[in-house]
Amino acid sequence: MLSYSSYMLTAVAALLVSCHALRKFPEVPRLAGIFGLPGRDGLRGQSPLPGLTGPSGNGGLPCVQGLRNSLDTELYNILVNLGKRLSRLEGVLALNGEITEVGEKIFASNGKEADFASALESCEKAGGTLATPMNEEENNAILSIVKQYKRYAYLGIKGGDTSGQFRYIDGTPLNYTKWHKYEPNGKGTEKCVEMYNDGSWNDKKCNLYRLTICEF
Ligand code: MAN
Ligand code: CA
Repeated sequence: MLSYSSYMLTAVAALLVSCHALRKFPEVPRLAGIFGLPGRDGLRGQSPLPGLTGPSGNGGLPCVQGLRNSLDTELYNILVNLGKRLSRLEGVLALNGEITEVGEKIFASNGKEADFASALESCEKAGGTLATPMNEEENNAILSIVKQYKRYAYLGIKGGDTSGQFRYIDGTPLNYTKWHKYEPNGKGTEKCVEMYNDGSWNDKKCNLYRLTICEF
């Protein structure tokens, strides 16, 4: 069993090591480098958080607390800079007509036509899923891509075994629809859904070639 004094020694040593390691913030410049951010040097001169004491080097509690606050400030600044860089990239992609943003969703097409399964696979491989309009605004955003490429597109909606029962790919019921007049009319034989160039929907067979539009 450790004696009281050796326990204290271990605790003080741990604090000293923490302060020493934290003082240099080895991870912050590395992370900053990965994200192409200014890192520590670029953050100099900014006012620290209230209560930030900074490294005292004496291994005491204020040192650990101060360093923790300082690290929080650095990480906060990295996240803010990361957000700014992402938003600039989104600006470039939107300017070039490569993405369409609606709320939290981003819609994009690779310009290729594929059957439903292949289109869905492409979207999932890219980290997204097939474009799935859940309100008029999203439907219009997808429609703008359909018009851009002048091609009908498959949507992220599937018919179940029961005729006329359409659901989102994850199986949840539809909360918004934009069926064309007299659609859906396949009575269970057309299990996929395409968007026409007026934004309305038609139930359709799944093995045709339609524009791939994904959402992220
Ligand atoms: C074709 C298919 C159907 C669609 C009708 C509309 O038969 O595209 O899915 O409902 O046209 O006339
Ligand atoms: Ca139909």
